[in-house]
Amino acid sequence: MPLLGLLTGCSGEMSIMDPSGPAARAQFWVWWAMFGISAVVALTLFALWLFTFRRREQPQRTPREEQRIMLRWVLGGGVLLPVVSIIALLVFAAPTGRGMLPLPLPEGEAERIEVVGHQWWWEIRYPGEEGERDVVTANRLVMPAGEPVDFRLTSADVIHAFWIPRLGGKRDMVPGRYTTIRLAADAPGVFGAQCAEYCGAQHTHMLLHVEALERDDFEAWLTERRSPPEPQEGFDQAREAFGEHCAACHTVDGFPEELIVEDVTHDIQGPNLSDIGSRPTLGAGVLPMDEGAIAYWLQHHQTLKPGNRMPPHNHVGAETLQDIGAWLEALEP
Ligand code: HEC
Ligand SMILES: [Cu+2]
Repeated sequence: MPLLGLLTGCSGEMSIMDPSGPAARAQFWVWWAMFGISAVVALTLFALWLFTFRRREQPQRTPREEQRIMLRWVLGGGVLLPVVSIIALLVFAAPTGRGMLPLPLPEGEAERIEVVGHQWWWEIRYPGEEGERDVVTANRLVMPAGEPVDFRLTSADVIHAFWIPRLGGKRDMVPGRYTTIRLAADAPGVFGAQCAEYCGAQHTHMLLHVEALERDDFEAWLTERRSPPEPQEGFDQAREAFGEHCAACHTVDGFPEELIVEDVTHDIQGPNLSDIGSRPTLGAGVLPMDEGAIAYWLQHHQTLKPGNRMPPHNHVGAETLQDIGAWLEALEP
């Protein structure tokens, strides 16, 4: 029964046993090759071990012969077997690694998306061509399906790792350094992703929601966010409070600059909130984005995600936080 329980871990949005892209599929076969080869080696050793229990006449051997036999075992089992198994695995694994490199494509260029790891959330950037704005969002990665995408990775603080189990990976995200990994999704779908390098207390609460869309839907999603923000109306009090308490860490595109009260006592960056109302979760997967969820998050985030880098807002007042929450929920492109 406990084994059956473990098996349920083999399906679902984060399963490497259910690959949905070329890189993950290649890794899936490397996994089976490793499993197969280690099973063969283990079974062979087990058989040999059983063999030693066999009762039989011990032939008379000279010490020299004994030594020669022993040497044969050491060379065969200790050197030859590992070398052959490791080379076999290398032959399997090398093309898999190569498939995730951003090599030139026969035609066109791969879509490029930048991902920055933060304690404990994901910043996602879609660089604009000349003159265009960058589109910046958080904790939700939207990508085109059916084509290679180059993810350019880095970190703002400590080492994180980018891993979308059903598409492939993983790759470290190192502060001050850029690495690129190429992944593709076979078809539109939703995939789970998770930071794969321990990065502090809330490492487990660093989930990323990945959506692969048809090319046209992806373009539409991006264009909506790329166009200049419309002037905001209403929610005057909420926006004023946001300028005072929140805008030093959080960006909202089109937010009037005169409302921003700069607070220079910290260097923490928070997620860009420009399209927060359209995102599926809050706090990197801690809460689903239901009605009222933002206000709830603002009041309880240090209980929901203890130690996260956003200070508590006790001094702001529940009513104001509710106002801000309602305004943020309306922020959709
Ligand atoms: C000192 C910087 C800082 C201040 C000030 C701050 N935040 Fe944050 N905020 C953060 C950080 C860091 C996170 C990410 C927490 C996490 O998920 O680990 C965050 C997360 C959030 C999220 C969730 C975003 C998401 O994508 O899930 C919302 C919404 C939010 N803040 C709103 C606010 C509001 C409203 C205020 C003002 C009342 C505020 N923040 C003040 C740093 C700050
Ligand atoms: Cu981590």
